[in-house]
Amino acid sequence: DGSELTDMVNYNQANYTEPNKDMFGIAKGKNVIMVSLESTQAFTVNREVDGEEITPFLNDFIKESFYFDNFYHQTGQGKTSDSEFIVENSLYPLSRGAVFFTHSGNEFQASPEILKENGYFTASLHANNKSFWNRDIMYQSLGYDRFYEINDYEVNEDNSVGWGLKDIDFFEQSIAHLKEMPEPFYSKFITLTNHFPFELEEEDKLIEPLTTGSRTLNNFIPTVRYQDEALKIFIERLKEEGLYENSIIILYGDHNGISENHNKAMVELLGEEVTPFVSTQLQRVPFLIHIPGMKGKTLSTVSGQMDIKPTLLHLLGIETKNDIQFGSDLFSEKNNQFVVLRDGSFITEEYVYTKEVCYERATGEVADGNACEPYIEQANLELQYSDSIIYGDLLRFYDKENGMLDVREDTN
Ligand code: GP9
Ligand code: MN
Repeated sequence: DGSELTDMVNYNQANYTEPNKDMFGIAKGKNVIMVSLESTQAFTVNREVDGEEITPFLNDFIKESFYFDNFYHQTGQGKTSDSEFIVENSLYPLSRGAVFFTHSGNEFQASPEILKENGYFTASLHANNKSFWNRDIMYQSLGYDRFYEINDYEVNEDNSVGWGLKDIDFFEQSIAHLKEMPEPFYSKFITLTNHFPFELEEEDKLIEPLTTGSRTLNNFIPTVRYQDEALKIFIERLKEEGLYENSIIILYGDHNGISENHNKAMVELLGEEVTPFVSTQLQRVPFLIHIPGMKGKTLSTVSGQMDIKPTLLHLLGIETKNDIQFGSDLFSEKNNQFVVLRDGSFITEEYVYTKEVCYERATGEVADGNACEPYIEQANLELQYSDSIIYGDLLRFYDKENGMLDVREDTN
């Protein structure tokens, strides 16, 4: 009802973090190139297997980018679609099902829509059937001008593996689409090759599969390596086309690729026991922002997919003070470093809480007494607020211009 919405708006305003003055608007008017990395977990970054890097390109690219090494995915059953939802709305996904299917008709104030209002052309590119995850419908609610889907690509037996068009071919063919977009554009690329069951042809295996007891984990390593190669080629092509220097590039992992069913094999790879604490830490995914002309830096801020929307909008010089959002600007000096996962686990600067146990983040040791207690309530509150926005389609009643309830509609 109305009072719940008032509480929520108040909570939202209390949690707002002022943008960093040095960073606000630093990429104003630049194109945005965002890449969703299928099933890519952060443990693959800067890791070698038998002396070979799994992600040699990324390992270099992060040196010239802002790389966040404590960045968590926050998805639920909606997998890739949940990650898209979180990243563009700064809201939580649902505990069951996928928002993309269940609430595609809702009112949202998503980043593509906001960017459109700010003169951007907005497009998503993904070589799969347009109705997969109900994207064709949901994208209208998120504010996309154009969805380049399977019919916009030449897909055949030779250039496909597993779920479809191979990433290298996907990026190469996407360049033509990018070139026809009016600038500035906001473009989102969704990769596919590194998808379970991680199939790859011999010629594309640039690193040997592992030899653990899990075929899934074994094959995951070469597909991550292949995706890394595809990224390298994509960036080279952007440079050739003159699109690199006037674009900011954002890469993020959509969700985990290796589930807890493979813990035994993970122990073989990591060389440490996979406790619930470690399992939670394995939910970290790569996240970087490349801004042309800026030096790279690795930041260890506790962060999550929900933080991308305010961070990106602030870099582009767009205020988010009145946005209903649960993330916060990662460049803000007052960033709250509080990340809640959909299952109720959460991470703070000091603690990792999961499966009802509170751990010291620095050591993984079980923490004393009720250390996590105050955050448990806040985590539940956020999930509850976010759920009620989605279930009640409450953004219909929110007047963003003025940062308050739209009473005219609320009385209906
Ligand atoms: C399918 C792709 C993969 O279009 O987004 O989906 P996932 O199974 O990872 O949600
Ligand atoms: Mn996915």
